[in-house]
Amino acid sequence: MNFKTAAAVAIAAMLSASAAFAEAPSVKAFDPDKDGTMDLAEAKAAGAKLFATLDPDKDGTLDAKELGARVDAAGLKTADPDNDGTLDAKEFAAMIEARFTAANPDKDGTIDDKEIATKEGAALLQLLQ
Ligand SMILES: [Ca+2]
Ligand SMILES: [Ca+2]
Ligand SMILES: [Ca+2]
Repeated sequence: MNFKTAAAVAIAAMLSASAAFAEAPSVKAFDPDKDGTMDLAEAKAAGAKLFATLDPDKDGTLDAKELGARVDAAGLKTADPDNDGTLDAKEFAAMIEARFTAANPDKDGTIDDKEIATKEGAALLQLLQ
């Protein structure tokens, strides 16, 4: 590969990366009943599925390492009332519910694409991905 080809490949990679980044946030991935919104049951179902994926040692808790970038230190502290440094399924579900509520200012029980595009929506999305 000569320099010109390498540069073209790099630019193409950058373009496709920025295209993916520019894609508007959507609840699509968390809307199995396809009504265009994510309700709390859908959010919690996604959370439960994720919990199982993130907990390969199946000890029933997620530590900071397993949570990764989804939860920062302050977030973990808030979501961990028993202060054992890990989140169990109940604490994880409560955190999802708290972020869901924060991202749903119109209190209609669902998160739509407009709500998921807010700062609070991003926090919920970050947790579920
Ligand atoms: Ca739905
Ligand atoms: Ca805990
Ligand atoms: Ca709403």
